[in-house]
Amino acid sequence: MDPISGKPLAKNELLKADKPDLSGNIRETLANPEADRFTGDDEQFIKFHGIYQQDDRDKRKTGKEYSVMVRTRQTGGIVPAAQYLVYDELSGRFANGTLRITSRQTFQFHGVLQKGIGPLIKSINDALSSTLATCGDVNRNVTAPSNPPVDDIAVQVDEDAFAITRALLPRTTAYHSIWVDGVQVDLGLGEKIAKARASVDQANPYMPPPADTDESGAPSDPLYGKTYLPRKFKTGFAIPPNNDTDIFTNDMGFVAIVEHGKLIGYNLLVGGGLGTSHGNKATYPRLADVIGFITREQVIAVGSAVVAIHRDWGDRTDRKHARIKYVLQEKGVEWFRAELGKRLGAPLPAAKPFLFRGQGDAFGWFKQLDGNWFLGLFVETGRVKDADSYKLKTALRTIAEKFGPTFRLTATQNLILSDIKEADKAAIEKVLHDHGCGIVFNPGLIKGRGMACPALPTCGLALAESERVFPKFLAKLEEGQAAAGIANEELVVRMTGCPNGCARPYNAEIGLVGKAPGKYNIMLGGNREGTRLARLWKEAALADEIPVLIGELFKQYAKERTTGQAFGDWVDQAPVWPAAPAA
Ligand code: SRM
Ligand code: SF4
Repeated sequence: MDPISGKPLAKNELLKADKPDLSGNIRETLANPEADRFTGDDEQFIKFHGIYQQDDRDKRKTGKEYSVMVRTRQTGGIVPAAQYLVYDELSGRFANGTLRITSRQTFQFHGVLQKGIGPLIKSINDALSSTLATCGDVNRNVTAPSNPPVDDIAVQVDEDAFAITRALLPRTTAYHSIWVDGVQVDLGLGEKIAKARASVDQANPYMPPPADTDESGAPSDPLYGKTYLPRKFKTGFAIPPNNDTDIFTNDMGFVAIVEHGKLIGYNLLVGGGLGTSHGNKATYPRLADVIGFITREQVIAVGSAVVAIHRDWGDRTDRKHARIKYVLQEKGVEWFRAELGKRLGAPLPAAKPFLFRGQGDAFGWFKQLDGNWFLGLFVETGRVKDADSYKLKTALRTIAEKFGPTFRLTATQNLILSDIKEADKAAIEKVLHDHGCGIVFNPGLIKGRGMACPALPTCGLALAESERVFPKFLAKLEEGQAAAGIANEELVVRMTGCPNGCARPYNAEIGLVGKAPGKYNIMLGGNREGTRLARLWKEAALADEIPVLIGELFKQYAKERTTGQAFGDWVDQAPVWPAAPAA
């Protein structure tokens, strides 16, 4: 029973309590040559190890073809070139040949067959990254600005992002004993792995601090205890004026406060989250509240205290109602401030003023402070692949091998190559052009700001297509913009295959949320700064009619907007909303 509500605990709570090291029967399944998938409770345990059981939904008519998705951890989306080359190799050997940049700056490997999971995860760890806790009821990948990648402030924010990453890693010993010590395999990747290890200037930054021991001598986790958090937890950093990490959608956000050119600390944000369920009014998207100001030195103590509040007050009886956003909404921000103050020994001082002016990535060449250059590249729906004459994967491999830039995955599923010498710029551009990737420099501000989640065929929760239909859908919206005389205007459009909100449609200017095959809820009125939620404008619209409906809105917008007014700001106020039903 849950001590707070007296209601029965959710099933996952019992699983965690039963196996706090999160090992389940994973070892046994890996050792069984007949097993083609994880089953039963292990489908939950593997998430804490960064693995999701999936099957190819295009093939379900002829029976289920099982595979898994594996998600890496990359704080701030940072991937040294040598580590990228290991991933590139692994994606060809063990996954479907692609690498998917996610909306939280990580890589996902899709289509990994049972036999490949061990070697894949072992090699990721050998290359000094990890998949530990990239899923599950724990703190996920920590996002941080990738754009621009190098100035003093950004470097310090990265340091703090790595510090909180490590502090919030679960200390289970099962992960390393299963995937690192437990997998013995020689893939002949010695040289590549050695280079990747040399490129990370410290021991694995994703290695958790050692576990404590309890009275019986068993390993114990001082923050997560035996049952971890009631639900997932997401942390991000942002540096105003660019809200490129969509900071208000995180469970916990740190907004950099810079005074006289120095990073003096952060405003703490708590209680963002987007996941909802169709027809369940108890679930809703929510933007985070601004709680107060903290210094850099307080990041770990305050971050851990916020996580502990979720641990202690989150709803462990209903997983759909278990995120910290519901604690904030139901108990109120003043309650939260007081609870945090109690745990820290003093209330936080008031937040400092800050302002976001926009979001998203810069495309093309930009000079870094140290005189080197970075290149912002558009990656359609985050999918790094070779397809027909568009050979982005080969191009990136070639660039990584020859020029060794640092890769930075962005929270809009794009890519920044940084630390490039002036003398290498032309050759890098040539590699991209020779591989049919001209578009990556200048996608325009509708494609470049757009995001779609993977949905079909890999995601088990998808109700409608997303990644596979998004490029064509955006092309139609671009036609609509041109017809309305507003071609090339910036617009934040995001699509998901279900209401979970993985591509963050709920604070986009136009968000499309899959309701059923070929049908989407149209959400309108979020803003370019990512600080306002969109509202439901039309339910279950047919995919084909959506560009027509929005095309009409574009025409009205072109006539009625005030100077410089963005589409999202106009539509939020325009007389285009269905009348509210009479009370
Ligand atoms: Fe997500 C579940 C993909 C960011 C909210 N998400 C899933 C799963 C794992 C489906 C599943 O549970 O079986 C999807 C795997 C699809 C596939 O085939 O790869 C999936 N989520 C993604 C990614 C890859 C989307 C993308 O287009 O990049 C993102 C991976 C992030 C990462 O690297 O860690 C991803 N997911 C998000 C975000 C956006 C964000 O965090 O900035 C959200 C909304 C914010 C939030 O968390 O509230 C999000 N994903 C969800 C939810 C709803 C959670 C909720 O509170 O209700 C689920 C379902 C669940 O957890 O039960 C989910
Ligand atoms: Fe899957 Fe839904 Fe997330 Fe899309 S939004 S990846 S369909 S869970």
